[in-house]
Amino acid sequence: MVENKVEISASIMCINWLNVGADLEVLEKHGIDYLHWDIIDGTFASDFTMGSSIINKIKSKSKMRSDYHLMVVEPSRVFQTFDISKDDVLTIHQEASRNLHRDLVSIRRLGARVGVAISPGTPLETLEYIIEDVDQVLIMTVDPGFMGQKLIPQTLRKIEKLRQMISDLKLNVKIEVDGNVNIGNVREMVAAGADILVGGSSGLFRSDVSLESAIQFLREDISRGIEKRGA
Ligand code: S6P
Ligand code: MG
Repeated sequence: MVENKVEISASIMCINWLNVGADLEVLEKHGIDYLHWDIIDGTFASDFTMGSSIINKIKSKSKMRSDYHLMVVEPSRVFQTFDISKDDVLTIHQEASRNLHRDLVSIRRLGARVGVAISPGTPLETLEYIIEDVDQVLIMTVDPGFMGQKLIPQTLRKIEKLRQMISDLKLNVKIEVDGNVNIGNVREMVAAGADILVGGSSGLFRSDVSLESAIQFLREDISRGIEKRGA
């Protein structure tokens, strides 16, 4: 069943790094649900972002849950480096793991919620035999690697199809959507069945409005998207 609640996960790679302490306080004060950590290894995707020494330090100063998005080849190499808490979610890419099921079981053993991500070109069918073992699926609506990219439109169909697949299998799996999430497309994403939206440079850490206003605009559009569900 689709819950009528949609959470926001703040993509920390898009934060204003010169103002990180104050921005984290705003996120917490306004009830943002997760800190989204994009970990990129320069191999799976062609950029480098943050490692555990930065992430663990910032995480220790915040009460928000962590949402780790590992864009890393053979991600199990780095699982142990993060200070994971019980309600955190750790997501790995279907395309980056040599033994996906084994890695998902290892995440569960670490005590985290389990996530699997798929890039825009990866079909949903690749999840057929592991979907029972995850708590959430992250649909990438841009290719992994960089902020500021344009949404790949056919990924919206993928959200809808995944929602149907979850409902047919009677599972309780959340759908997270990541990439170019902004007020031009939030309604459609939510109506299609998104449970968690990653707010990055185009939706949350915007250059044209304050962080407080961006949160408010996202929430208004989430409500409109919920109204559109099943309409
Ligand atoms: C991309 C990464 C994302 C981005 C975020 C950027 O590799 O997984 O989490 O940081 O989506 O947001 P925007 O609005 O700049 O596309
Ligand atoms: Mg991400």
